[in-house]
Amino acid sequence: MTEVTPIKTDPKPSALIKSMPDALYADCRVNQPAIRKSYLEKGPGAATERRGTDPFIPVSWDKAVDLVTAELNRVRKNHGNSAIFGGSYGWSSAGRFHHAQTLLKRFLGCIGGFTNSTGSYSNAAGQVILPHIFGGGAAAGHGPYTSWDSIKANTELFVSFGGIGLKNTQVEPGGMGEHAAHKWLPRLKEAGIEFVSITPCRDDTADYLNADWWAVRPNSDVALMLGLAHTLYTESLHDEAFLAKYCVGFEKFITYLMGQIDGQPKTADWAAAISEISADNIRALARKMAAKRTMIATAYSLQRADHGEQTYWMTATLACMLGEIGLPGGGCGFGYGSMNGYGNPSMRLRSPSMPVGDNPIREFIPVARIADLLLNPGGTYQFNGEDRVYPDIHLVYWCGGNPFHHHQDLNRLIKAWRRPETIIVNEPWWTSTARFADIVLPATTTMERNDIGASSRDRYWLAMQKVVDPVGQSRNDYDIFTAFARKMGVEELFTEGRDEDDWLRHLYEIARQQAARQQVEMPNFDTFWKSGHAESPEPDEPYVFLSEFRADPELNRCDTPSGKIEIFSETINGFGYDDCPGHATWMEPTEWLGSSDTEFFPIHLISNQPNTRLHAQLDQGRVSRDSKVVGREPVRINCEDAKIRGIMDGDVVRIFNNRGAILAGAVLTDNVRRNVIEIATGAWYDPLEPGAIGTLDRHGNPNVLTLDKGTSKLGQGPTAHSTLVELEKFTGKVPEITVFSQPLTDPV
Ligand SMILES: Nc1nc2c(c(=O)[nH]1)N[C@H]1C(S)=C(S)[C@@H](COP(=O)(O)OP(=O)(O)OC[C@H]3O[C@@H](n4cnc5c(=O)[nH]c(N)nc54)[C@H](O)[C@@H]3O)O[C@H]1N2
Ligand SMILES: Nc1nc2c(c(=O)[nH]1)N[C@H]1C(S)=C(S)[C@@H](COP(=O)(O)OP(=O)(O)OC[C@H]3O[C@@H](n4cnc5c(=O)[nH]c(N)nc54)[C@H](O)[C@@H]3O)O[C@H]1N2
Ligand SMILES: [Mo]
Repeated sequence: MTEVTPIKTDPKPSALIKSMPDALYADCRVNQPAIRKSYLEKGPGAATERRGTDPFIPVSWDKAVDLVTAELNRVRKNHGNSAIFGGSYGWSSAGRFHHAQTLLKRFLGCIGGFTNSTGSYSNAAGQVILPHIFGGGAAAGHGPYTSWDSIKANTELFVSFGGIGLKNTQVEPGGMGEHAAHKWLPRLKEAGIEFVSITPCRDDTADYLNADWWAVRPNSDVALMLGLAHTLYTESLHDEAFLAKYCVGFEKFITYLMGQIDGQPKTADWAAAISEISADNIRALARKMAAKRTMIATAYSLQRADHGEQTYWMTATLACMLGEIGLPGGGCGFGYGSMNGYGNPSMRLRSPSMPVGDNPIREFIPVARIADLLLNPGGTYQFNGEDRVYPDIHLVYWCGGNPFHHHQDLNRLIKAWRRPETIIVNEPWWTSTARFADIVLPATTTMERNDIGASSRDRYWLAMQKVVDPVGQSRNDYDIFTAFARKMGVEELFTEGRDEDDWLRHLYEIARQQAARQQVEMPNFDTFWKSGHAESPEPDEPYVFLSEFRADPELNRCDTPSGKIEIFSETINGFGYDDCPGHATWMEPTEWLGSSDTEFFPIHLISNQPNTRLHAQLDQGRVSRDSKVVGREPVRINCEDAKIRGIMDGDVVRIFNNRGAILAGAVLTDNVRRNVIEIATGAWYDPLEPGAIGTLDRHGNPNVLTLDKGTSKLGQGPTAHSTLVELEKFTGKVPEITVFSQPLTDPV
């Protein structure tokens, strides 16, 4: 493979495809099954503090299969299946059959089950709070929300919290055929819609939309929204009829808004002091929102912060006060610009997808509580109304994810990671997670196998045809788990007698028949496979979030206890959580620019999604590597903040707090507000002393610095966007990047 070319109909193909040949043949491919030296010599639990530093010994596939199955059997027998953590979070690759996480869970289900995880790093707090507000089903975190065609034809004012990040619309889980946001956003501009982009980074919203940039203090959005609500209420601009007919609990919220509970009315002036947006602007925007058809769009990023639930709840509350929920182009939505597909008019077909099967074990954790789980076996915690206990994990199996990329506070994770006796990872590349494992099994990439790409938010099903033979000794995850299943006597249960080709045809046919029931005719498999894709038409009617509820709230009740939108939730109130009361509330995040910690750490760290990669994937590819500064991940620093620290464009800087320190390459800009730096996630963790706790990361992985704390007892989501740091010019000798080469191996 030398080059990847895009499908002709794509309005804006992603540049990331240029990195794919580099990744396929990268020096850091895992070529052969490999076992950590101490583990191979002394068995499970050996010298776990040497994870990340021990050399690896290459072994044969037969030996690897023997080791893994024997260890799974030992743990099952001695500790029960709940001692196996298979919650393995991660995106892996596009493709619905070879979906790594699904295959692992399906296999572990076949051998008696595993401790699972629930929710996503993307939208964990949102996924828990939204059903309390709007009910389950459509609103349970992933929409659909009002489509771009409805917005184009009706919206006058589009107020976005967190922007509509074009960088983020490059991707969609499962795969996509059309970067539709790039088709629709220019049309919204042409339609004359006015945009307000409330974010610490100006370029979160495309230049051509001419958005009014409100450089808000990170994590202060709830206060800003309360200021807007206060203006609406005191100037009688709220929609009383809507609130009475479609919502519950507005009166209770008002006692809070007006300060009858805590003595503090949430005025525009109060909000201005917290958000650093002028009170006049807040009042003016509230009036404009009341006068115009307004869409309030809140990005995922806002809830990936301490008390992240409140950002979604307050968005919904504000939209209820405006009374335009269920009207074309009005109301609110979550995740526009966070993924390509939000707003994309599509038929919402059920994609072909591999069934995960049953998990006989009921244990799970909220996904971002992985370090807590490993550190506190038997420990108690609360989650969405439940009192729960962390099970005792002896074996961790990760497949298709990279916790040393995605989890917060990596030094804490390293400590937690030393506790289980065995860690097994299937990976195409020597990622940090693979380097911290005991048993590493080389997996193929999408280029080395056949698959079907699809997402319900995109109009295309894609025939992902094999391009090259497996690199080195790598195998498909499906084949790896089939070998285990055979050895453990559950092959038929796992495979149902199907090979790759059988599964693709089978999964395709199920989805095709389902589409036919929605009156969408998709071609048969052979036609699809030959042409390379199948396309469903854009729907005739725009989609409007909650339009049916608005038309008939009795017949189409919200799936909430009251049947209405819950501005006050008796259920949540009944949980009695100090960090998530019964209505949207401003609570200070543990770390933010308004806290006293700014004395030592005066900079808010935004570690957002990378423009040049998919998370940590493709960091070894040319697009990402071309973006590096002195080989480090670029960190964008406001020119004034850089100046007072003597930092020049292109300098290597050291960014630090009490949790750790990283190096990064300075890029000076006025597009990031004062007292904020922005460094994308995904630079591969490259510690000075591999395996050690608290060592300098030479490359710029922001999760060395981020806070590992749940959003609240309700959602327990990750809080990466609530992190304070300081930075300085790095004056030492700049260490070389080592992470893209093979780890130390001891040949047998
Ligand atoms: N600080 C901070 N941290 C964050 C975030 C943030 O905003 N700030 N965002 C969070 C979010 S929203 C997310 S979704 C996570 C993403 O976190 P992850 O999804 O864990 O990140 P990826 O780098 O995509 O990891 C996927 C891994 O799967 C491997 N892989 C790919 N294809 C295959 C395959 O076919 N088989 C196998 N076995 N492996 C495969 C890849 O090589 C890669 O290492 O990060 C989270 N972390
Ligand atoms: N190219 C590319 N695209 C991706 C991904 C990728 O890895 N690469 N990952 C995908 C995934 S898994 C996900 S979940 C989505 C994530 O989608 P989002 O969560 O929406 O993305 P982020 O890039 O984390 O954040 C978007 C912007 O929010 C702003 N922001 C951060 N904190 C605050 C705050 O407190 N207040 C306000 N008002 N703004 C804030 C930041 O300036 C940031 O640039 O992106 C997806 N898209
Ligand atoms: Mo995500």
